[in-house]
Amino acid sequence: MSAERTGPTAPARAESARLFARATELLPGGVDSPVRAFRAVGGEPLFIERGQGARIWDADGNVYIDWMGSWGPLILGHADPRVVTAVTEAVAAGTSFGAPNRREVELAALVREFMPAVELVRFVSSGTEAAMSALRVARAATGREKVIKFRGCYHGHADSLLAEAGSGVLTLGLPATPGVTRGATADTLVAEFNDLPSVERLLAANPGQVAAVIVEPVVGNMGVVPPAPGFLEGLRARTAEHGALLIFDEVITGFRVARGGAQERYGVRPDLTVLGKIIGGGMPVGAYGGRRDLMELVAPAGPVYQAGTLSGNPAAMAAGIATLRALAEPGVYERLEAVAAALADGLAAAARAAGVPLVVNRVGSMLTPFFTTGPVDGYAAAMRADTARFAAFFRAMLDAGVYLPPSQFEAWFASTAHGEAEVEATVTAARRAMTALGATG
Ligand code: KE4
Repeated sequence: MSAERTGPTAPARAESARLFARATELLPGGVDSPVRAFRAVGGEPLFIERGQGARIWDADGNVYIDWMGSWGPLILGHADPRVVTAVTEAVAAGTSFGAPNRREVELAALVREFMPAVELVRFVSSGTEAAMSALRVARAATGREKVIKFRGCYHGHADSLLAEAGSGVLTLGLPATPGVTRGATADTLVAEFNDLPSVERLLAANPGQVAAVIVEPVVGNMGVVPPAPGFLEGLRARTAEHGALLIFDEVITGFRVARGGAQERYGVRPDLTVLGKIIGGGMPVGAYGGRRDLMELVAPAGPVYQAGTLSGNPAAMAAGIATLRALAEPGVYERLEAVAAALADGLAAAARAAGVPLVVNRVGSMLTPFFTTGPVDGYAAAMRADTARFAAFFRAMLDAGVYLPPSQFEAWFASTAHGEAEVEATVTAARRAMTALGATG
């Protein structure tokens, strides 16, 4: 079936339904990550069989234009031949050795070339591992125990970071997550994104106790919320004044909002950087790195222990190398920006024509349309979004052959495989969906 379906009728999804019924007998909620379960948008998740470029196909053979891109890693689109070839060659020589291999050195050199603040880097297998390890280094380096995070920001599911998290915790409306002890979050202080005084108050109230401030420099996990002018610079100055470290969680923004991530785009140099998603090109890779004096604390160079059986896995490294090499091509970010801007403008125009309140936040090739009146400049504003309206929009777009992140509080991602045709088909479907929404009031 074409991605540009004409009618709103839902396509056949019997095979996905059969697989989901079986999956719920074997996996909690039938999924391996909560936000995939479609709980916030209704209906049952689709089982995806394959992807190619800007499109994915479900188990019933239905095709969709994909603006989720596996939550961010697929900046080159699905099954990019450069990535497939690199991974195929790597696994043909063995899947894992549990020993150093040349590809770790090559990817680490590319990371440092793109992000000079990452003087030393350690690869792990997920963004969660990377974020929790960066906190450990910060606490070891400063001898302090408290950490400041921001309400609605998500840094993976390590206990201490699940206080007031975003992403799936926000999407599913989970309370402070059961199983996380009071002790685990006792040292986690929560500030408001884009509200520098809220950070200053916490620093002043905990003198000499804050090891680090960790922030998504462009938030992706309450939906896309850009930093207000001066906010990141303010975090840099205040943390330096208080002897606290600044950690940029660039799992989403790294290599996304610029070749060198948000730290390049905004010209703010963090002490430590957390990476994931694009760095692995769709394979399981996370990384943390930064100032040499800090990272030399990490075992075996120093006393801070962190380890991983599959860290630096050759196949995963190969995918990351192929991806970052492709991103080094001239003009890549200009093209990504142009496609995302055209999509954002098209969505806004569709909403205006239908009389549907919509605010589209965008930074580079990541964007979120919020079903609310603007501006959406922080957590409170994002929470005012009409999630029921988003859910109806999501379902209409899915039936029209457009696959979106199944949550109002996530980012849409353009890839180098998306072009005018994908934008036009998506905006046409959005116009139809918005008109239906407008009619329902
Ligand atoms: P992973 O452990 O999922 O690789 O990374 C955790 C993480 C850390 N930091 C940021 C800024 C992140 O966005 C994430 C993970 N992002 C979510 C969606 N926004 C992953 C999707 C999911 O949980 O299934």
